[in-house]
Amino acid sequence: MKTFQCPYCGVGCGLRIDEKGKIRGDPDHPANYGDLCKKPIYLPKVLDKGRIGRPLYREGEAFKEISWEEAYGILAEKLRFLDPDEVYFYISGQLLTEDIYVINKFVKGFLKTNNIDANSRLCMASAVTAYKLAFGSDGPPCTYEDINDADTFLFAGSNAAIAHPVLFKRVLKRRGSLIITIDPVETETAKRSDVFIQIRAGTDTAFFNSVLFVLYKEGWINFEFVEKYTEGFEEALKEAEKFPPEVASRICGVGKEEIYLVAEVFAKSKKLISFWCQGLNQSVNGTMKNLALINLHLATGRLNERGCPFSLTGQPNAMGGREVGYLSNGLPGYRDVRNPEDRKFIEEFWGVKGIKPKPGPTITEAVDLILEGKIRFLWVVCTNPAVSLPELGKVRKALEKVFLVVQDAYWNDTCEFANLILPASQVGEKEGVMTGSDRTVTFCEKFSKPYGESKPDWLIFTELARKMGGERLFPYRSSRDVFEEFKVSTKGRICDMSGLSYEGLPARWGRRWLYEDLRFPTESGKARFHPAKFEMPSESGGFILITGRLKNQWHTMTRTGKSEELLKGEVPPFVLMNPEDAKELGIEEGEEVVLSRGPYEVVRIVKFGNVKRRHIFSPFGYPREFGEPTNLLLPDRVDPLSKEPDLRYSGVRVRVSARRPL
Ligand SMILES: Nc1nc2c(c(=O)[nH]1)N[C@H]1C(S)=C(S)[C@@H](COP(=O)(O)OP(=O)(O)OC[C@H]3O[C@@H](n4cnc5c(=O)[nH]c(N)nc54)[C@H](O)[C@@H]3O)O[C@H]1N2
Ligand SMILES: Nc1nc2c(c(=O)[nH]1)N[C@H]1C(S)=C(S)[C@@H](COP(=O)(O)OP(=O)(O)OC[C@H]3O[C@@H](n4cnc5c(=O)[nH]c(N)nc54)[C@H](O)[C@@H]3O)O[C@H]1N2
Ligand code: SF4
Ligand SMILES: [Mo]
Repeated sequence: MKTFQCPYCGVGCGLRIDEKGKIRGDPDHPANYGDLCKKPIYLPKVLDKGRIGRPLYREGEAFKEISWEEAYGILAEKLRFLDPDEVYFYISGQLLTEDIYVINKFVKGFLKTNNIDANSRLCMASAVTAYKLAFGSDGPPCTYEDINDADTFLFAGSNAAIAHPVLFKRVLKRRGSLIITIDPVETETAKRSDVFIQIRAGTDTAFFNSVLFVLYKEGWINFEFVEKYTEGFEEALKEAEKFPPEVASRICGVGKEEIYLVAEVFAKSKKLISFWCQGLNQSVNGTMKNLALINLHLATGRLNERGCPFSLTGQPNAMGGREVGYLSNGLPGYRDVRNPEDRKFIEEFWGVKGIKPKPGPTITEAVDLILEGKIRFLWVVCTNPAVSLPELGKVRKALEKVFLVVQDAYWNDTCEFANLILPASQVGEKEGVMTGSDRTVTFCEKFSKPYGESKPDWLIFTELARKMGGERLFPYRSSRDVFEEFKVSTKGRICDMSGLSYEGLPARWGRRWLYEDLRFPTESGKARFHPAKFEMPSESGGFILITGRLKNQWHTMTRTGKSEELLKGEVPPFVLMNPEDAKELGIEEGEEVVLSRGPYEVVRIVKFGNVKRRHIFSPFGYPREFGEPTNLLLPDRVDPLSKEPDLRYSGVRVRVSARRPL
């Protein structure tokens, strides 16, 4: 029997696989205590389906198999020939911490460019930005244990019942507790909640500001806490005063009583945890939505034993990526390239000079730079941008133009654009650690041999670096060597992992409550309120398209899509519509419709559901095999602070498909 962390969602469940290949929840793991959901059960069945077995290269149309030596030769030549700012790396929160550490060191410490970003830019960037602004540091302040004695749970822009199922089940076990969900769609989470607040997409900042206003008017602010442990309350309140309930209820399309209710539970419940995910993060107003919600926790002193603002991480190791600092501004140990001390520390630690002080472009900016001819080489690792990035029409042009390296376990849609493809080993075929949503680090044992000639991601970069003269910087012979080096870089930091070892995992870094003594790593030592400014993009087209996830599929379906059991009911691609809206257009359930934005069209089958009027919901992960992907219809507008794209507010037209039988 071997143990590992589930390679799907950020709950980070511990799993066991027995000699017969049967997967069960690990009863000893603190994230799930033996529980699990359906997705990982079929992992053994799909390990070998649709894999990439050898490096592939093409100069014209057809790929030919090449050796690793040849592949490294091509890469070394490209990287030597190009200026460091002409190359770009796009990586993922689904890699192991060891993989991410080596790639980040290769890019920032060896090539000396900050031209690297991760798919977390599309996922957690707003939450990270808001946590840092409010508390001075990233990282969720509490842990899953806090669920056990909380009496009120708020799910804002989170469909945890399908996206973080084991966590949601744990919440449901708290009988007698109150669950409130805020979402434009009556999701599975909403259906299982006590209160469902059907908000208009994009308007959460107005809603939370209004709650702050009510807290103040009703005398429900915890001034003792505010004065002792926070700063900036007055400014935040001033902004909130622009949103009395009668104003906010109109903006958000909710009842005034719903705003009062949320204020009342913030004031009166015993312990309140608010969970949020992409309904708040992926918005042009994403950081503000996060801050507006955190403001409520600060105003009522809802931290530690009284509650927590808990951002749910999506990917299994997005937290590990944050520890390593894999976005264009990060360095290991929650450090930042903009901070001279942080740079100096890491330069000494790595034994290098000249880490660049300026953050590199983000992934959506990099797409533009490719089209301008400034970036000429793109290396994509463990993510599928041809499906998951917004403004896909533009992305396709960029992928065609650039010299594209794809390093993936499975053949995916991005491979179609590649010049060079590198076969990667996946979880189960390599070993290393991942960190789940509540900071618990789990060791993943190897239980299967690598497919074909595939190699662990950290090893691919290590071998290439050595070919390029990096023997001293990349001496690793095993993932353990990498982990032992990485962990030292975190010593004395808030994410101190220096005491952890492979043998002692799972274990959580940080104290149970990150800010146990209510001293915060800000300049003043106090947590900070922020005036949460509310902005809405203007969109035309008649319908607001919001996007999200499928219950039994993982993103772009490269793995879960190979299992019949997990595909059942999830395809063909659908769009969820309010029956009243459909009636007005003469559309019936089960009919095919065309969704369009500008020149782009996407075909979907209509399902009826309780979606806010004039909104439609469609999952984003369908690969091209099922028709045009949803993200052709999404603009690449971003939040100005986090640079996270707004993937939940796109104006589209809906019309009945021409294929409709007369
Ligand atoms: N089954 C499954 N689970 C997954 C994944 C998967 O692919 N499949 N992916 C993982 C990853 S990486 C992530 S990031 C998480 C995502 O987890 P979630 O964010 O919980 O899931 P989503 O379905 O993307 O979106 C959640 C809800 O946001 C709502 N929403 C949209 N706009 C707004 C808004 O303006 N305000 C509010 N309040 N709500 C809004 C949508 O209607 C949707 O119901 O899931 C993780 N778990
Ligand atoms: N419209 C819209 N777009 C979205 C979102 C949305 O809600 N709406 N959500 C965004 C979010 S939150 C996320 S996280 C992204 C997810 O988007 P992606 O990251 O593009 O989706 P995945 O399908 O998870 O891609 C992971 C890839 O890694 C490969 N892989 C698996 N294991 C390994 C490994 O060990 N090594 C290597 N090298 N490869 C491996 C898989 O085969 C797959 O091709 O999508 C974003 N895009
Ligand atoms: S809840 Fe998430 S981590 Fe747990 S088994 Fe399901 S997908 Fe895996
Ligand atoms: Mo995500």
